[in-house]
Formats: sequence, C-alpha cells, structure tokens
Amino acid sequence: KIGMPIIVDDAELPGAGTRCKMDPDLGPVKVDIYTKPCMEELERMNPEIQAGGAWKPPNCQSWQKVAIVIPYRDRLGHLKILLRRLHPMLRKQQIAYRIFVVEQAGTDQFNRGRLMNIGYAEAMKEDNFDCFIFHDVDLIPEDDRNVYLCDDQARHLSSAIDEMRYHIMYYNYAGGVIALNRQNVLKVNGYSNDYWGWGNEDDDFSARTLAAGLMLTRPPEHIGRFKMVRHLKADRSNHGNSYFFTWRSRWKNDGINAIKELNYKVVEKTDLPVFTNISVDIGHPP
Ligand code: UD2
Ligand code: MN
Repeated sequence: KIGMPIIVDDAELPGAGTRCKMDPDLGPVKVDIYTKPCMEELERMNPEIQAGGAWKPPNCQSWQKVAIVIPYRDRLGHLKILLRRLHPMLRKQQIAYRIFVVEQAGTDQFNRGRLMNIGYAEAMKEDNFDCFIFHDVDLIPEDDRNVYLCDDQARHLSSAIDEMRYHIMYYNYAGGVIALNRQNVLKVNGYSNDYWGWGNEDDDFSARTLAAGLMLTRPPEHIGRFKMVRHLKADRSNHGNSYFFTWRSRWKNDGINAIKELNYKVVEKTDLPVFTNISVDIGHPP
C-alpha cells in the first residue's frame, strides 16, 4: 500500500510478517565528501547490485519500490561521492530501489524541474515505482535513520544541511531532497517545466504541494542531516523566474501532465553498473 507511514515494523499492518524491518543499529555515519571514488571502485564495493543501479532486499519484502531521481549535468565528482554513500545506506535500510541520473544534454541553462518530471516519466516506463525521491547530486545523507521511503505527504528529507547551519531556513523550504509517493507526485503535477537557470523551482514545488493539500513533513534535525559537497556558488542567473509570482494559475497545467508537449528526446539511456543514466534533450528556453 502506498502512503504507508514511515513506521515500517508495525505488526498490525497487513502482510507485516514478511515485510522488511529496520535494523535497530542504524545511526549517524561519518561521510567522506572530499575523496572521489572511481566507478570501478563503486562497482567493486557493490557487487550485489543489478545493472542500472537497482537492488532489492533478498530475504524480505520491501515496503515500497523507490526511484531515486537525480537531476544532473557535469558534476561527476559529486555523483560518485553520492553513489558511494547511497548504495550501502539503502541496503542497510532494506529498501528496493533504483537510481536514475537524469542528465541534461546541451549547454542551455539548467532546468531542474524538467529533469525531475522526465525522470518520473522514464522511471515509470521501467517499473511501477511507489515512491520518488528527488535528489540533488551534491547532498550526502549523514544518518542511516533518515529512511528513504515515502509517507502520504511531501517528505522533505534534507531538513538539516551543514551549509545552512543544520536547520531549515523557512517553513516551506523544499530544496535538496524530497520524497513523494506516486499518487502525490501526480497530485502536485510534479515540478514546473518553466524555470531555467538557478532558483525558485523548489519554492514553486513547495507552493503546489501545499495547494494540493499536502504538508511538508521532515525528519528531526538530528536525523535529517546532510553534507553538501563543496562547489562554486551556483551561477544564480536564470530565465524568467518571475514565473514564481504566477505559480497559482499555472500549477495544474505546467508540470508532469505537460511533458509530452515538450517533445523531449532521450538521447541515450544506459544501464551502467551502479546507476541508470538517462541523457535527455529537454528543449530550449523561450
Ligand atoms: C539549491 C537547492 C536546489 C535547487 C537550487 C535552485 C538546496 C540544498 N538546494 O541548490 O534543490 O532548488 O538551489 O535551482 O537548497 N545541477 C547539476 N549541474 C548544474 C547545475 C545543477 O547537476 O550545472 C543539479 C545538481 O543535482 C545540483 C542541483 O541541480 O545539486 C542544484 O543546483 P546547485 O547545487 O548548483 O544549486 P544550490 O546548491 O544553490
Ligand atoms: Mn548544491
């Protein structure tokens, strides 16, 4: 059942006997954000993973099938650091998952929202995922208790980021890492497709989740901790982010339900040993 609460070992729930249980030993871990593993090393460290970066617990039934969607361009170092951390963590959490890296082809301004929506659509072609985790490439979770599952709201998993002195800046802040179940992704109509360059697409997303009647839920600050891999301050130029002022009139039509009209093209889809890479031509800014 989708929308299962985060409590995953409730004996009262149907089928609980065969469901995966959280390891009680989960806790904080020391994460390395400075050294970069090579791909072969990642492969060696994760021999039980299937091509495309998928895994499921061998001895129990996972509560949800989870797709991790990472918007990406030209951040290979960050990606390797993230993958080194995610695979073992998700195995410890006994989660069935697959990692999709959605790479924007070309040199236009970056469009994070469009990549998220395309990631959703392309992942659904592969499997009937229950839960989608939209994940910045440069955020490394610091606590194994931050369970990568969905609840029935919008779960903002990155509730404490080192660069923000480990607390959220404002209540409706939804940047970084956020988890929604399949129905809720459709209910909020995914992300806006129209933000090019840096900023505001996360606030637009937050606005639509609240308008759709969802709350932002978060792990407590001592568990929702992330380190952000150092990068040059993002080039904050953008195109038309005054769109944000009109989010309310747009959100029902500007999102997942509009991506067909974008005529995006998958340039290449590759099942690499530790992740699925989807390189996409997403169209151009107006
Ligand atoms: C903040 C938000 C992010 C997003 C962004 C505004 C946090 C922790 N993060 O990120 O969620 O709302 O502001 O757009 O609040 N990316 C690439 N290549 C690029 C540019 C971006 O891969 O050339 C991807 C990558 O996954 C990256 C994400 O987009 O983590 C956000 O971009 P950023 O890290 O440059 O921006 P930042 O840290 O200000
Ligand atoms: Mn960043």
